This record gives sequence, C-alpha cells and structure tokens, in this order.
Amino acid sequence: MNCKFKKFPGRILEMEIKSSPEEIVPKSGAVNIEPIAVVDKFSSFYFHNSRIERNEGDVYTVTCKKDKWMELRIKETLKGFRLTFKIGEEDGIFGLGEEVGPLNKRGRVYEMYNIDEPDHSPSKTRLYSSFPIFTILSPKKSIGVFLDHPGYSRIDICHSEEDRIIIDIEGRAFKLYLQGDTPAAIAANFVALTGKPVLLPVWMLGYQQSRWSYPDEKTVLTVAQEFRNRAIPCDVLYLDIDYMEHFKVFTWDRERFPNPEALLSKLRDMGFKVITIVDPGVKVEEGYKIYEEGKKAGYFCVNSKGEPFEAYVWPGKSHFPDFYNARVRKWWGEKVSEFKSVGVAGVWNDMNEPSIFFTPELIEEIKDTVNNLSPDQGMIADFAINQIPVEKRYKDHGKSFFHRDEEGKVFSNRQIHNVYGFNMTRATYEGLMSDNKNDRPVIITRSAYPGIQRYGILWTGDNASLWEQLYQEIQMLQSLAMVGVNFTGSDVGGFGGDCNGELLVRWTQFGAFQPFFRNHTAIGTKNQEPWAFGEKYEAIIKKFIELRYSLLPYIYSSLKEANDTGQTIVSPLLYRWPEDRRTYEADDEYLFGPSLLVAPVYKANSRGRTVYLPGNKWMHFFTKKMYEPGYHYIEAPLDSLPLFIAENSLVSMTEPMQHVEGAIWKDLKIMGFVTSSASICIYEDDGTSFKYVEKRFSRKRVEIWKTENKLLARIHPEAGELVTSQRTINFEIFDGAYIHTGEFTDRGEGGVVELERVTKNQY
Ligand code: MIG
Repeated sequence: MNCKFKKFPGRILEMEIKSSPEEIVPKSGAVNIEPIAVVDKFSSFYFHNSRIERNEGDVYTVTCKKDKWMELRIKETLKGFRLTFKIGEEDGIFGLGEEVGPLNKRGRVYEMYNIDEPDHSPSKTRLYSSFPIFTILSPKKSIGVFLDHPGYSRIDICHSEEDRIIIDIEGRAFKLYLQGDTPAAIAANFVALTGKPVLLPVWMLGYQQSRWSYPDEKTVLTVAQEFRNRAIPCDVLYLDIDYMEHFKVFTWDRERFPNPEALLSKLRDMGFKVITIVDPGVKVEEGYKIYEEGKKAGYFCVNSKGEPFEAYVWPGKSHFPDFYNARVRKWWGEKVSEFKSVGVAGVWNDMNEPSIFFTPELIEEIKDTVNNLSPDQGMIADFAINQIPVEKRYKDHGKSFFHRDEEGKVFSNRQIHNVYGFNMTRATYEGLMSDNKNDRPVIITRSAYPGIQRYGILWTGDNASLWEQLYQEIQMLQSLAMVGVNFTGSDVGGFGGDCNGELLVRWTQFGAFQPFFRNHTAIGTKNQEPWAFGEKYEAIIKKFIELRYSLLPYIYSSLKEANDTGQTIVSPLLYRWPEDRRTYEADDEYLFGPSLLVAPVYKANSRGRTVYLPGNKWMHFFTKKMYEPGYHYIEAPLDSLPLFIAENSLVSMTEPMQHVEGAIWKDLKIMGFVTSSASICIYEDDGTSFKYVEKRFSRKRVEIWKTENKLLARIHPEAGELVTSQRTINFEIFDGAYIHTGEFTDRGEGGVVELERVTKNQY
C-alpha cells in the first residue's frame, strides 16, 4: 500500500491511498483548494480536539482529550480497499446527504452509486447523488470523514457489526479526508475544502410552481394568471420535458410554444421567471445540430469499440456528452448560454446520473431470457426477467461505456460514475458565468457529488405524495445541509401519486422553511397548484407562502451568511447542542437560519405534535407563548405550524409581495424574544447581480438589549457602500413578560431607540 499525507486548512488531514505508486487517483473535482503542507513522516496529526496516530499495519488510532476513542484500519481487498472504523457504542453517525432514513445513520447500509430511483421507500440504499461525508459524534467529541472517490463504494454503518463502520471501496486508489472539530465546524471546514456555495438571486427564495408538464403556452399563461388573480405570491414557473421537440435538448416544440421569446418576456412582465429542464441525453438524429456537432468532435461517451455509446432515454436512441472532459464542458456551456439567451432564467438538469432506460443489448438479453423460459417456472421466470434490468441499471451500464478526459486518459463510467451530474452542472455553470457576468447563474441538478454547491443547487427528486415521505424529506434536508448542500428542497406536495388538500397544506408549511420552495408533480397525477383542493386549503397555503415572503429579509441574510462562511441555512439541532444527546434523535425538527426552530406536522389528521426544545427558552412564533426547554405537545390546527424563536434572538421581516425583484426592503420589522441581549444582521443588495463584490451592498446590525425594565434597539451600518432609502423599522420584542414596540426611521446612518412596553403578554 502506498500512502501520502497532506494538511489542508481547518486542520484537515488528506490521506492518499493507492495499491501501488503507479496507480492514478481518478479526479473527482470535489476539492478545489490547495494543501498547506505535505505531511512527511506521519506518525501523528492534531485535529482541534483530538489526535490521530499511525500504528503498524495501517491501523490508525484517534484519541480525544487523552482517551482512546476510535480505530481505523485500511486493508486491500480483491476489488480495492476496506476501511474499518471501530467506534463507540453510543456514537451517532450523521451526514451522507441524499439517503432515505433517519438523521442518525447507524444500523444501515448505504451505497455510493448515483441512480435514477423514483422509489424512495425506506429499503433503498441509494438515490441520485452520492455524498460520502459523515460525522461520527458522541457528546464531547466528533470526527468528520470524507471519502473522495467518484466510483462505487458501500458504507455499512454498524449494520453487520454493531461497533464498526465498514467501507468497501471499488478501485485501486482513493483519497480520504479526516478532521476533528464540532459538528458545525466540521461541516463548514468541508465547505471550505470543496468550495463556497453559489449566491443565488433573491427570486430563488420565492415560491416556485412546476408540473410535468405544462404542455403549451396557453396553459403556462393560465397558471401564471391564476396566481396573480388569486394574489398568491409566486416567482418562478417551470417547463418540463414537453416544451422540447421530440425531447431534443436545446429545442422548442414550435407548435405548442410558437414564440418562446415573446412568451418569456410576457411572463417576465407579469413578474415570473421561467426555468427549463435540460437533460444530458442527445437524440441520435441526422441533421440535428447538437448531435452532429458532438459526433463530429468526438464529444460523446464511447463504448468498448470507441464508437459513441448508445442508450435509450426520453429522446429515444441517445448519446451522452462526456462531461468528464474539459473541452466537452466548454462546448456544452456555450450551448446552454445560447439557449438561455431567449430569456430563460435558469436551468434544471435532470436525468444526469446518468439515467438510462435501456440499451439495445439489454432488450436482446431480455428477449433471449423470455424465449428460453417455460411458463411453469413461475416465480423463477418473473425473477429472471426482472433481474436483468436491475443488474444493468445498478452495475453493468457503468462498465459498458467510457470517458476520456482532456489529457486522453480513459476511465470506465463505473470508475467515475458519481461525478457525471456534478460535471454537467459544472459545465452549465462555467458556460453561464463566462457568457454573462451580470446575472447570478441558477442551476438545479438532480445528481450530485460533494462540491456541487459551487455550481448549483439540488432538489431531492421523485418523492411521492405520502405522509411517510414528508417526514423523510425533513430528515433528508438536514442530512444534505450536513454535507454542504445548503440550498435544497423536496417537491412540495410530493411528485408521484395524487396529493390531497391536507397533505399539500402540511407540505407547504414545511416547504416555506426549505431553502428551495418548489411545488412539483408527475405526469398523470392530480393538479397540485395551491388552489387545486378548494378554498379552505388554498387560504392556508396562501398564508404560508405569504409568511415565506415576509421572512425574505431574514432568509436572504442567512443565504449571504452561508455564502460568506459556509454555515448553513438549515441546521440540525445537534449543531448547536452537540452535547445534548436528545438532539441526535430529534430529526423531525430543525433550525432555519440563526433564530428559528421549525417542527413541521407530518402526520395525517394531526392537530398538534410533540416538539423537543433544546438549550434555552423559546417563544412560539404565532401564539407568542413562552416555553421552557424540554418536550412539549404543541397544538397545531391545520392553519398553524409549530415555529419558535430562540431566547435572545431576532428575526427580520417585511410586508409580503407578489414576487420579489430586489433584496432592498421598503419596510422592515424586527421581531424577537430577548431576555438579555440579541443581535441580527440585515444584508441587502440588488438581489441579482455580482455588484456586491464591488461593495454595492448594505449590511446593518440590529442589536436589542435589556437594561432594568427598558429595551433598547440599536441599528448600525457595518459594511457595504449601498445606501438604502429612508424607511421605517418597526420593533416587536418580547422580553419574557412584556411585549415592547417601537419605531425607527432608518436614513442609513444608524441610531438608538428606546422601545415602549405595551402589553403584558396574555399567554
Ligand atoms: O423520467 O422530466 O425527477 O422532476 O418531472 C422522469 C420528467 C424524468 C424526472 C424528474 C422529474 C421530472 C421528470 N423526470
């Protein structure tokens, strides 16, 4: 075994392990900073609160504050390597991003191999993305692990052996990153290692409406008009695959969308942005430009004979651009920019695992099997037929096609499978950035790998309109935040199957506290727009979409904070209270931004739920009732949501609008719960451009503090050269006994105001 060690900022140890010095580590592209030192004779390495030591026979031990904590063994196997972490009985394991199941990953097997999996049932071991990043946590110590390997791996977390994490890696070389800090710092360090998240335009924080598919111009305009007629805020509409001509990427079906430019501009006037789907599969069709160009230049993945690899997806027989190659990425990026220039606001990359419906060989194999079966084989026959597509999808397709990087190195897809979607997103991002440096690019991807946050955002794919999956998405949102995917969300209302009024209400209440807030549903399902289930539900849904818009100053400031520091908008409770073991299991609630705790209702026919409130006192956002830390049953009729403000924290709000143009707020309201002091920052800019880089932004700090019986508010400009116009800032602060209100005229220079005690809080 050949081992090399390097040190990265944040006290991260990189271990490069190869079976022999000649092996090459396939580039994943995840890490995009340079090491600060080569660790020559590695015998021990200090993390923040722990230390790793190398012993004989590739055994490493981790000690924390002088106690031996865990052990890592690295061994070569037939197919590659096996890593075994021996851990403590009570340690929790968190992370892995897009996986079904609880926040604490103990007791299950997960596979890192991206796949188009529309069935998100609890038995699934993989979905569209791979994030081999996890944190091992026990109340006073934590270790962060990132296995940077774009090929297949299988992570058994205390499933076959209670006290062991066993990772089987397919391949002869990989990198492993280890660090020891608090769970929140570990996550931020990994973001520093793999890149800062993109700063999205503010309208991406608005409500978004989709369906597979709004089939023509007329339908899209009707949906848009419906939103405005009903005064339900909405910023973005989506065009799914049916806008294309025969599913040919970068085309429009001119019968159903005769003049896309005019349509998009009309929608823009109504305050809507339009995002279109872009799939990787390029239809094999003579005379079709993308196909011809790609074929001529050799831009497609190839089969073992070196010919373009052929498989069937939406357009029928298709080729797959080889995004692993920089030249192909550049070409694709130009195509996307050109396509976008008719007025498309953002790009939605789907099917990029890549998803393959079938190949000609697969059909032949199934035919042969069917021919050779006799009906009385019963169960065996059924099994034999089904087994073929399953094997192909999960393993064999990846072996049957190849990538060639820009230096001519060849890799089978199976070796680098997990970065196909990552590189497609990268191609798109780089194309949009080099074309138009004015607008912040918006790219949504289904398939991803660590580092994806540098290029785009993720949504969680084809969930179903089921209560169980609503709960699962609450867990997944947090697991994704823990691996650096700060901006994500599930299809609100559920994708597969029919939704109903109550489920849509509860999912929208949760959705309002997902960074990405989009309602989407599959072809053939019931309509799922906010008004689809009647007035009673529509009114509640509208109320929560409006709540989302009123929280935009708070959410936009958190978004910028995430972009600056790598801290996330969504965080599991264990980030702030890692020493409280109860937070390990409280995975049906989370923190949203610095001040709010959200506990969505995710059970049918419920009118309340139990909420765990950690650490300090909390104030109910709607009833203003105060709670001591601990477990509480919180009433939540259909039009309410258990939402809390932490003691000594603030939230910035504004009047909701129909759609959001810029992130400079006409009016502001500061709401909070302050028993001693609290502060919050309000970040503002034009909301769409990169001018903030040249200081065209305003950052103000609002502080509230209590002196005897008085509450004082101070506003002061902290950074930026943007001057906001005169406006009123209103205050409504609860001090544990009384509500205090006040008003401040913000002319940009800051000041102090004394708040007035108005009421004893009745609750
Ligand atoms: O094979 O474009 O996850 O959001 O509506 C299904 C049609 C392809 C899967 C995506 C979904 C999208 C659908 N797509």
